[in-house]
Amino acid sequence: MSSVAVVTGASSGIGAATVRRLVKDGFDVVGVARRADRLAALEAETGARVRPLDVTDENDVLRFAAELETCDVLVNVAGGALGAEPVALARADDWRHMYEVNVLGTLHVTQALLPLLRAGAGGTVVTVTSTAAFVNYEGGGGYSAAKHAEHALVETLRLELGGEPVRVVEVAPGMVRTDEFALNRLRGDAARAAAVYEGVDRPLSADDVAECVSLVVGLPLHVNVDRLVVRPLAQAAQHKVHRGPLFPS
Ligand code: 8X3
Repeated sequence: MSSVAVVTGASSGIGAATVRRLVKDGFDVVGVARRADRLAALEAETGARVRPLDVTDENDVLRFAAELETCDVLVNVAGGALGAEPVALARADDWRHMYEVNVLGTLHVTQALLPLLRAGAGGTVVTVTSTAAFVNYEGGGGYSAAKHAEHALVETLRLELGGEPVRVVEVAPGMVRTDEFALNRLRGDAARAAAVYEGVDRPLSADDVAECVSLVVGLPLHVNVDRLVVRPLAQAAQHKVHRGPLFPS
């Protein structure tokens, strides 16, 4: 019987790429996200099981967990950024939303699935945070605050599960170009979203991050990658982004 992997945020970007990747790796994947139409397309494409779910709805998360018989791997991807205003002008509702999805969503799903992750031969919780979990930048206050908090959740959980056969892994990507991340953050301003990646020779793709998730999950069960920070080669540090050709053509 295949190992079961639950992936949140499965309707697009890193979540959808992770579903595709873990299906290829032989997992029985359950992809969850809010948008049922996108999930149905992913189900038809990959053969993964899907289940519409808003990770901020604790009761529905509990109902979802009760529907599962086993779970070996949980990949927390649901999250995102909303707003890029400086602190002086930031909207509290955006910050609240980012905390709800990135932090409490991860909390709800992790809490609900922990009994199953603990019950099997060895469980793995991978949480996809961000380099914004460790550094700050102008206009990123609310997102960075949420990602710092999500990182704190991961670090605390690893300590609390010490002595149990459950790995707790953080994958922290830097600049990833997806269809929605920058667009959502910039409230649909496509020109500003495109400018984020302008001139960058190969930002990370969702598939690149999914590859990292596959890597850490596929290691032997006694090998715990605490934190995998992954950036495109063009981004030596958060503020040091090379814009221009990087590789010989
Ligand atoms: C995305 C990376 O640099 O936009 O999580 O914060 S960044």
